[in-house]
Amino acid sequence: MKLIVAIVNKDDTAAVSGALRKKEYQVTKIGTTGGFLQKGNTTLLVGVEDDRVDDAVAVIKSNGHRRVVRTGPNLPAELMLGPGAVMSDGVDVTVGGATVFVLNVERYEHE
Ligand code: 2BA
Repeated sequence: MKLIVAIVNKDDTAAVSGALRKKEYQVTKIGTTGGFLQKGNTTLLVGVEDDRVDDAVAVIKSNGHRRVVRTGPNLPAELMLGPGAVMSDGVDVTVGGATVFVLNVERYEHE
């Protein structure tokens, strides 16, 4: 068994989790915040049998879309250029589709 941890744009959460549920995957949604943009995204936990991992990842990827997001002015400058750095305007950053991790599950209990 594997645990898929997928970080998706919060605007794609309903589409991704709906498509997973339609194919009878069990999904847990956690509201999370990206460390770089400091904006809300969603982390999905999906426990799946090994032979369904590729299908589940394909469902996630086909329902998560890339977007260009304009950052706020100061925080990303500090993260990219170092403390005290300031940009007068934000910068455009391409976010997602989906960031997907697939982890081995040692033990699963569910009653
Ligand atoms: P954020 O950390 O808010 O990052 C949003 C987007 O900003 C990223 O999109 C990437 O395009 C850009 N970005 C991140 N760090 C950067 C940096 N140091 N310099 C320039 N640009 C940077 P994605 O790569 O699609 O990531 C979307 C969200 O997925 C991230 O939101 C974060 O919450 C999560 N994520 C991505 N990779 C991760 C990883 N290796 N570990 C944990 N979470 C990750």
